[in-house]
Amino acid sequence: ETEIPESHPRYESLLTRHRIEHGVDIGITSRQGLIAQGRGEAYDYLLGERTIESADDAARAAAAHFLLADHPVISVNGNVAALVPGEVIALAEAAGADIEVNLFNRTRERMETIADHLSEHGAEDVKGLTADSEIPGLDHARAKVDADGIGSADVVLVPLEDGDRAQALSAMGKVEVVIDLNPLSRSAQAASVPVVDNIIRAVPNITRHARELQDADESELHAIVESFDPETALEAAERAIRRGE
Ligand code: PTJ
Repeated sequence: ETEIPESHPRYESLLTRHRIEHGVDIGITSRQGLIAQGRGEAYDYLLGERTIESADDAARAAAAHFLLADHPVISVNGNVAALVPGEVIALAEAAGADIEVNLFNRTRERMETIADHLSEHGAEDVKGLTADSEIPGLDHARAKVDADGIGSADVVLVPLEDGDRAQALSAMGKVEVVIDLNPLSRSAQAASVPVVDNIIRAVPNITRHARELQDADESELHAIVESFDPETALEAAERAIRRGE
């Protein structure tokens, strides 16, 4: 593996690529995951590879939703597992959330490899392998979830989700937090809280907000949730991309 000098102007971006490549090599990331990452990078470049203000507001609203939830769940796919395994576990701890492996291209082998990978990073209980429930409106393989995980969650974080499943989950009435660099994607459009930011920055940022809000009372959390408007956030992200604002 080539060493990337930290002084390289695109150091972060190159490091991220290596993580995804490695994810493919060890069998956790799908080959389509490479394409998805490339698409994400293009948007990140246009956003200036930074967390824009509206994405930070969204991250705070996401944290407030998590803290108010009865049963929050973080959905993990092959890209998420390769890019931010430890960060997802830290968020689950800060937000009191479950972790569930949920794949677009589901194979038993990749499900198990990802669950093992998360356990190696310190996750205690990884859901997703039981698959005893379904999201209505999707074909069988893509609908599978755990009844005591996403099946019964009231708040779900779905990073880098495909549009169909994002829409089907929000149709179930769940509060859906989506992390997606493309503000025009159907997932971002379907979300109660679209976080238009790189997952590399977004997950630690939601964790930071959750820790800050740990002792906040419910009325403050409700106020944060209610003052967040998804349409406004998506418009702000689009402006940032088009005009660099
Ligand atoms: O591991 P699996 O089988 O569950 O498959 C996962 C992928 C991501 C391959 C699958 O869900 C897929 O094909 O997704 P899409 O339809 O390519 O959508 C991925 C979305 O995530 C796109 O809108 C990208 O812009 C966005 N994206 C990609 N990389 C990042 C990102 N958003 C935030 N951070 C990233 N690093």
